[in-house]
Parts: sequence; C-alpha cells; structure tokens
Amino acid sequence: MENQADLFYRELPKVELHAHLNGSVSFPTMEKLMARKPHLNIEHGMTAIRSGQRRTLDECFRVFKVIHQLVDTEEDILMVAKDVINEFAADGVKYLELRSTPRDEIKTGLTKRRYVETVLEAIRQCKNDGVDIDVRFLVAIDRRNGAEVAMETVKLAEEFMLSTDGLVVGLDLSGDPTVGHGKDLLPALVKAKNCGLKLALHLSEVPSQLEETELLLALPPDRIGHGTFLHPAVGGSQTVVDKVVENNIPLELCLTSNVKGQTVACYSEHHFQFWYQMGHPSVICTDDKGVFCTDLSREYQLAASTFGLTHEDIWKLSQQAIDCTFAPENLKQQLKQKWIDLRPRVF
Ligand code: 6MZ
Repeated sequence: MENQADLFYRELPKVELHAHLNGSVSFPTMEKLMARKPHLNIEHGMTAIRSGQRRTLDECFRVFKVIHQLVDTEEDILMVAKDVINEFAADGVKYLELRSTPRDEIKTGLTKRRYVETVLEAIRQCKNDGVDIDVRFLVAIDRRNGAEVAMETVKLAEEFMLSTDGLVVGLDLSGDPTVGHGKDLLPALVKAKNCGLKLALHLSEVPSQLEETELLLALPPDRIGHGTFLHPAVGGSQTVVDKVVENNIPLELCLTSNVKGQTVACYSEHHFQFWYQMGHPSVICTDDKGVFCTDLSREYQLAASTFGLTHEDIWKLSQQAIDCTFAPENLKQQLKQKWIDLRPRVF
C-alpha cells in the first residue's frame, strides 16, 4: 500500500461499486496464497503494480492470469472474498458491490456454481461476524470467453438472483476490451436485462470501441464502467455522450487503475473532470485495489487534490453514490441515514 489517505477520507462513509474480486487481493492475502502454493514461484512483483509503475492494459490482464493460478480452490475464494470484504470495511466502505467471473478449475474440482456459492458464503459469514458493510454481488462475464459462456453465465446469475436473499443483483461485462465484440454478447445481455439483472458494463475502456458502445448503450446499461473514450475530445462522440446523459447512466470511475493501466496519460487528464463538471452521476471506485495498490479513501483524496474539490464536494460525491447502487430502495434509505450519522468530524 502506498501512503495512507488523510483522516477525512478514511472516516468518510463510502460506496464501492466497481471492484473485481481477484484484482482486489491485498498484499497480506497474497502472502497467504503464495504460502499455500510455493511450487508456483509467484512473487509480489508479478501480482501488483506499485507507485510510479505503469503497465499496458495487456500486461494488466497477464497479472490477472497469475492471480487466477493462486486462487483456484473453494478455500482460496472463501479466504480472498472474506479478506477483501473486511479490508473494504476497514477503509470505511459501508456498501460494496463486488464482482467476479465464475471459473471452472478442472485440477481442483472447482465449478462455476460452487464459485458463486463460495463468494456468497463469504458475504454471509462477514455479515454474521458483524462486519459493518452491506455487500452485494455482480456475476461477471469475461468477454474473452464468447457468446456461449456469456449465456451460461447469465443463466447462472439469474438462478442465484431468484434463489438467494437478494445478494446477486446484477451482471458485469468485463475482460480484455481488445478481445471479442459486444455484438456477440448482446443476446446474453438482453436476456439478463429481461430477467431483472442490473447491468454494469465496461464501455469504451480503450479507443475505437465506439461502434460497440453505441450498440450496448441501446440496451441501455444501468451503469458504465470506465467510459474513458466516450467523449468527443478523445475519439468518442457527442451522440454517445447525449445518450448517456439522457438515460442518466452513472459512470464508475477508477483514477489510479486508468493511469497505471495507461489508458489515461495522467491524473489531471482523467475523464472524471468531464463528467463531474456536467453534474453527471460519477462514482469514484478502485477497480482492482490489490493490483493497483490503492484503496477507496486514497482514490477520493486523489480526485480532490487533482480537481480541487473541497471536503463538502467529496461528501456530496460519496452521498450521491448511494443512488447509483443496485441496492433495493429500503437499503438506499438506510444508507442515507447512516451517512448522516457518520458525517466525518474533521470537516
Ligand atoms: C476490464 C477487468 C479490469 O473476475 O477473477 N478485470 N476487465 N478492465 C479492467 N481494467 C483494468 N480489471 C479486472 O477479477 C479479475 C478479472 O476482472 C476483470 C478481468 O476479466 C479479470 O480477469 P475476477 O474476480
């Protein structure tokens, strides 16, 4: 972890809406995983991108493959998910939507169904342990795996949505944006939408995805991940921006991830500015807090220092994020009350 954020940002109650489970694995949890699997000879330099370091997006995706080797049993997933939830809670996150791609691992007998069940078990165990955070789960489609797997994933997500105490609330579309095309995944996404799953889609994370973005915006999604290249100045289009605004689709914005992954040149050029200035719902998120060595408090502080936001601005930003969650209305109301109760002392 780099420098800790100031007290105000750590005390600020926060909502995290864009966190990939296996990208969120912390240094101490990695140590435990490496100790379980010494034969893999995996070192920290292979699983995290430190301060001042950058990687191409392609290299980031190779990092996830390394982490997947370390997290390939039910025991690993349970530990990772519980640790990640506890860490977000320790950072002042009061509501978390975790996302992860169910995986079959032939070697260990892990199935996609058990994968999802294990994440849900971790959420329940944290609740029973009294961890002060509400957690929901988004089942992720890795676009690399194509149409058929996407459809299977939607069916699995639907089943869990109908059978588990409201923990599965939606679907994420993620994975290497340079691989595959959204048009092939459209039938699966339409099915997901029709059965009531909320859609959080990575859109325009890299340039030249405009055609795909226009197609997927027609769904429309309930939230957009990154949206780095939506606006005209970076090769997007005004029509696309208008569509996002008309449908009031919140954006999940991950500053450090985009700078370290080199899709944004530097913090001051981050598209947060574009959307925030328009008053469009923009939610600060971590993406992969383990891989990018950050936490949500730090991301809020970075947004404040880069764009000259006051504590009051940051307070509003964190409060407005509640309306962008996929939580049911009664939980949103509870969270709003909690925010009032937890307003930081050091304003
Ligand atoms: C797109 C990303 C991502 O699912 O195994 N993932 N997809 N863009 C990003 N920006 C950096 N960061 C993470 O977590 C790891 C998986 O999340 C997606 C990728 O599919 C990655 O393999 P899970 O928990």
